[in-house]
Amino acid sequence: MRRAHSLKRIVSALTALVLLLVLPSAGMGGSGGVGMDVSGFSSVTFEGEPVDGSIFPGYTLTVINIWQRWCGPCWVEMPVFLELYEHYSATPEADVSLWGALYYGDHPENIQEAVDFVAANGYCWNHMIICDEFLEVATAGVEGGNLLIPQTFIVDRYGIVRAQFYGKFETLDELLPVTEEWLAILNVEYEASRGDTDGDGAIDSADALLALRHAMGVTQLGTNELLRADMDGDGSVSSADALLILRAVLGAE
Ligand SMILES: [Ca+2]
Ligand SMILES: [Ca+2]
Repeated sequence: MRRAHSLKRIVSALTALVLLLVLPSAGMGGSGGVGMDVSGFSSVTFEGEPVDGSIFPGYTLTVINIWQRWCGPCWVEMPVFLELYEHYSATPEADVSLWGALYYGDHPENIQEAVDFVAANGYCWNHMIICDEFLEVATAGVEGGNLLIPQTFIVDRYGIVRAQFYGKFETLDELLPVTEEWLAILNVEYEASRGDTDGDGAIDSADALLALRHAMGVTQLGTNELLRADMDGDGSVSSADALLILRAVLGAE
């Protein structure tokens, strides 16, 4: 019985290796999926809870790591992601979020194996089952449409994939400079976009009016508009934000 179970695991692992192009080398920059919008994704967490694009707006940067249960390079980089998770857990003001996205192909039994694997190893960051949107990003521009695993994306507040890395990260010294560099870029971008409610690249009275109309209940702003209009960063758009935008307009004139 035990032997049959082990054999099943080995067959499962070999099949997965044939199906995937498992990458042994370290974090090569990819570009096929950069710029793609994944804000509309939906999936389920390892706990069976629904998860969707609402995970993005609350963080300057979200790291999505695509992995597979029977993928050696994925196991190698898991401790690196644990270090990354611990680093940003200790600095919550950095606003970095980490998610694992499990690929299981034709092997749904891998899901429970993966749940057990992360629990046994204390890989306690967020985990979800991969969704079509992430698969599209992962295979975009790759010859033959192969899925390269492991793979890591950096996603901004608006749910746009800003960077993509094929292969494993071997150490935190390799991974951390990448997230820190993007954190700096995205923070500058975010600050520059605040007040530009309609996202046309300029902050003017139309932006203040949009925020005011939302505050008055006349119109309903979308997720990205809300992010840009929330000047005081309290998570909602009120007349105080509209006033701050107007002040920015008047100050700039
Ligand atoms: Ca504007
Ligand atoms: Ca506000």
